[in-house]
Formats: sequence, structure tokens, C-alpha cells
Amino acid sequence: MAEAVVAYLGLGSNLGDRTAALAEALRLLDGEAGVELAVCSSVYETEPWGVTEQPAFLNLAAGVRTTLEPLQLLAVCQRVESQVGRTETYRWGPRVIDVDILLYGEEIVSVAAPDLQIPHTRMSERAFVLVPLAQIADSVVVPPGGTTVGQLLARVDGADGVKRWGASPIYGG
Ligand code: PH2
Ligand code: MG
Ligand code: MG
Repeated sequence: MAEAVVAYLGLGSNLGDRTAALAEALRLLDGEAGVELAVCSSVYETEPWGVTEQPAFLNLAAGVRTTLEPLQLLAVCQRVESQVGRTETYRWGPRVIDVDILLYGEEIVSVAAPDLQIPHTRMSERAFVLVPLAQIADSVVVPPGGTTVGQLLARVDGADGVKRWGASPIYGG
């Protein structure tokens, strides 16, 4: 059995029953072989980033202990997205569910096809990622620079557009 790595995921939803979609995605992730949900942030309501003319998102961050390789974990995230009912839209457009890999231990992953960049390429620009992530992983190191999540959050714009909305769908925390 491969040694487990802690990976952090960013989840988002801005269509339909947003809380139900997040809760269902977490349940399905935890049910996957080689993926165990370890920690989950509160739910935050966040202003749309990138394409601003769309409904507000609910976002959260989750930590999973996984024995899967990064590309296997990506396949799991994509399978969960389709099980929750995601359909294709445009880049940065509205979606029922989005499950992105943010960090995979302290590893750097860069794969062209399927496209996978870890740490997530735009996480340091996105308050909707960093606010929930800092709640559960403030002192976790982001490669290659060795900056912590909390330090990235201190530098990001738009944190005032990220508001705590409710408890974690799984822990009530
Ligand atoms: N996801 C996007 C584009 N913009 N904005 C917010 N607030 N939250 C998201 O999860 C989000 C977004 C594409 O993945
Ligand atoms: Mg995304
Ligand atoms: Mg995505």
C-alpha cells in the first residue's frame, strides 16, 4: 500500500441546490477507494471571480488523505463532478459542482494531458480558495516558494467578498 498523502481540494457550486451539491460531492469523495476525507472548512458565499455576471458561489476547502497518485485523484474529482450532475459550460462559467485539486502534499505536478497543475495555478489570486483553505490549512506550505497558505491569504485581494455562510456540510463545524 502506498503511503498516504494529504491533498487539499477546493469545491464550489453556483447552480441549483448549492449546499446539497457540496455535501454530495464530499460524501462521494469519501466513498472512493484510496480517498478519506480528513478535514473540511465551513461554507463561504463568494463573489464570482473571472466571469462576474453569474450567481454567487458557495465554496469550501477539504483535506483528504489519499493513496492515489495525482492523476488518479484528478480522475476521482472528475467522476464525482459528473455524478453530482456537472455538465460542460464555458471557462469560469456557472456550474453545479467544481472539484479542484489545490495541493498534493508539497509536490509540484505539471501534466499537459489531461491538464493538471498542482499547486492549482491561480490559487494565490483567489480569495474564494484561500479563505476556506486557510481555515483548515493556515500553516501548510505551498511549493515551490515555501509560502504558507496564511501568508498567501494575507496578500490576496477580495477577501471581503468571501463571507462565512454556514457550517461544514459534514462536520457541522
Ligand atoms: N470558480 C470558477 C470561476 N469563478 N468564483 C467563485 N467565487 N468561486 C468559484 O468556485 C469560482 C469562481 C471556475 O472554477
Ligand atoms: Mg475551479
Ligand atoms: Mg475545476
